[in-house]
Amino acid sequence: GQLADADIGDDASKTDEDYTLTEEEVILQNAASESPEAEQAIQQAALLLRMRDGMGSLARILKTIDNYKGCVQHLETRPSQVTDVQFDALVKVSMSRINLLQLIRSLRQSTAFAGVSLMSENISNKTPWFPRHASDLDNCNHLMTKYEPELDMNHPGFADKEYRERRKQIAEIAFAYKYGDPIPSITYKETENATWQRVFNTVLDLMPKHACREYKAAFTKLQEADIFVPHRIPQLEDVSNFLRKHTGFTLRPAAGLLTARDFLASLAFRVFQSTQYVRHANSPFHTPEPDCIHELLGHIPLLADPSFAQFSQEIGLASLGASDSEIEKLSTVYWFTVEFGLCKENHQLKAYGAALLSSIGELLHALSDKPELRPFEPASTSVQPYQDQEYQPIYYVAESFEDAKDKFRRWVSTMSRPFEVRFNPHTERVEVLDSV
Ligand code: HBI
Ligand code: NLE
Ligand code: FE
Repeated sequence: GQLADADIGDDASKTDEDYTLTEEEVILQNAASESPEAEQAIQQAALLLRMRDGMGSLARILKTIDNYKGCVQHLETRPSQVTDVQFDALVKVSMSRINLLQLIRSLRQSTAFAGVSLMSENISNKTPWFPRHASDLDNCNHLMTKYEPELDMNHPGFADKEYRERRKQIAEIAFAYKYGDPIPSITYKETENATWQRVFNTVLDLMPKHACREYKAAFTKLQEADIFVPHRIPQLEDVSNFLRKHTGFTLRPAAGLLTARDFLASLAFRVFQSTQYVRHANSPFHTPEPDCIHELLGHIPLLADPSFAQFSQEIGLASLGASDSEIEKLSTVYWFTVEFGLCKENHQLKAYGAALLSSIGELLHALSDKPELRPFEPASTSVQPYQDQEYQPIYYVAESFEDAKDKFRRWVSTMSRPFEVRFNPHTERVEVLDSV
């Protein structure tokens, strides 16, 4: 009968040029084009098909998959939410990459379907691996070479051989670190402690007026625990144990600026990757790189706040297995909230961003009348280009942490990831739930 014929190209007027390939298809095509073996490699994939008519179209789908020597592993239908579409079908198949590409093309040419999309994340070998357990973070330490004293002529440490040696020495600790190890102590030098003390005292001065209340409350607790004192740099191990008691966050030593993917992934496990070296003595009040003064005075207090800790972890969870463009958006959201966020408190503007609280220069700039202030709105904030060398020209203002979290959750739910993740704190494992 009607289905016995090979293809279902029943709209001859449609040609390949009528379709723009999706990101997943481009990845698949690239993977297939690497070699004749890669083209024939068996690929698992999930397809979402919008069926205009009744279940009759299911038979066509199965027949076409069969024609391309595909194997159906899972099939499910549900009434569609899309106008003019009766049912959505989710089909998981396994077949050669080249045939999968042709299958998609062939299904697209049929007027029976209002849409055919390739859903699978694990298309090709280029699928980002992501950590499933806190110990997998041992593999999440890829560095970005940006603002390093070795490479950047404008870095205050560029011409300072001793400073560069010190940085290398401290970086070794991070390279050698493994999950479960205590974080090695560092005997900081007089000059390093002096830099800390200068910044610490200025923060003490400005904080009462300019920092949000959650920051101030945690800061006091850190002082009471004898961790925050003016004359010596706190040790990461002590800080990590402090955080664990308050929110379950812990620290890992990081050698420098990590890739956004690795950095964000650790947050999913309530692990914060913290640098351990100290900024150059010549630039105490602003440096473009993270250093332990930024981590300690900027990040640590709020990581001890339950609501903020939750927000941080949710950014991390959203990043696991996300596409490169989604990682870019998430790190932009991170930038304008966790790093440079402002919030309202009794109609006054306060700072909660770590890079504001660790940089007096930028804190005063942010709260002056110079920059532009906009309400935090993930959809637009996530695509705002940002400045990472100088002070920001734009800051985003949150109503509260709870409000920022609500808005963020709603926005994350519009992302395309075909699975959900949740963190199991008892096993420190991320569980992946297939949700398509
Ligand atoms: N790495 N060590 C470290 N510290 C950061 O704050 C950091 C990073 N890598 C990337 C990054 N921040 C930004 O891309 C964030 O917006 C995610
Ligand atoms: N500019 C910040 C500071 O000087 O403390 C560090 C920013 C890290 C992203
Ligand atoms: Fe930071």
